[in-house]
Amino acid sequence: MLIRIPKPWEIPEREATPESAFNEFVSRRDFIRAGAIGAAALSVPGLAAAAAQRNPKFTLDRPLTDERVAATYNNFYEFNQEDKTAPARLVGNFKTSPWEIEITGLVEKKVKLDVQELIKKMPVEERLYRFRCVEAWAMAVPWMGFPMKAFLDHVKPLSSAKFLRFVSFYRPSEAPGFMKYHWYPWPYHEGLSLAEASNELAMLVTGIYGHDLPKQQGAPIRVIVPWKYGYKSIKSIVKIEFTKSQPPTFWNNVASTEYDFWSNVNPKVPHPRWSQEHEKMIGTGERRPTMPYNGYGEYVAHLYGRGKS
Ligand SMILES: Nc1nc2c(c(=O)[nH]1)N[C@H]1C(S)=C(S)[C@@H](COP(=O)(O)O)O[C@H]1N2
Ligand SMILES: [Mo]
Repeated sequence: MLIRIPKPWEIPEREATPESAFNEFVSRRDFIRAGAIGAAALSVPGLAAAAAQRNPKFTLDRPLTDERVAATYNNFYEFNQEDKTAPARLVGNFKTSPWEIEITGLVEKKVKLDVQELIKKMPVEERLYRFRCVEAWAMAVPWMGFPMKAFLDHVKPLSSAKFLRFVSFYRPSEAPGFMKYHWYPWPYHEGLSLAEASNELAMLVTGIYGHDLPKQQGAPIRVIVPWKYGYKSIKSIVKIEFTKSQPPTFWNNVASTEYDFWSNVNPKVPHPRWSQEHEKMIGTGERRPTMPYNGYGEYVAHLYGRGKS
């Protein structure tokens, strides 16, 4: 079989838009296949589940995405980039427990935090959020986790810290994508300004649908920033560094003309290769108009003045 490996200059999120695949995000066949791996793909209730109360402040304008669809339609290039149902099948060797996050840079507590210990200290809650990928698919899911602000109060950034740099795991023996797509600037890395990370909406997420995160959704801990395109919501974090200047980010490194640091959801700014005016819900295929800041403008619009979008 001939699999065409994309060249470095051919960008990431391009696969999402072949029209046929686009019309039926999760095909019948994929759905049935997903069912076969369901037991492994959806993890059992864990620590995160026990503590979480739904925060009633965050309500949705659309139905929740089917749990199994969310767990089997994934972007996680450390595992696979051609087939969104593949990460769920390829996470078998990925060890997500025990798991430490290194806290470093311009911060009082330069420590290694065990994720399960951290969760015990944090105000874990459930929030229903919209989620919008830059490829123009969307979902709506109940995340469990804690406000990033609570984490910041715990580790105490220095006054010189202005940005956070997040780094994902890099263990080629546990995930095939590192070798398969060796030209990417691994490990996956992302960033937020300290003001963004302090915003009420920003979360560190450890669970979904009342249980721990399935590995393919970024276990054991990931970022969720619902007003930004999905690639800002970095999965399976091993390091958080506090910095003075804006950190480089993975997709900006790969294609700086297509993916900028801020990457706020904006229907008026098309991707160079497709419109962002509409989105399609995975599972149902429902088409909806894209909302500025993914509908979260009242929380975050004030963060963006001149030069930031
Ligand atoms: N480490 C890592 N984080 C990542 C990605 C990735 O490839 N690697 N993909 C991003 C993209 S493009 C999206 S849309 C979301 C998908 O999250 P989901 O699989 O939970 O829907 O994860 C983001 N975080
Ligand atoms: Mo994405």
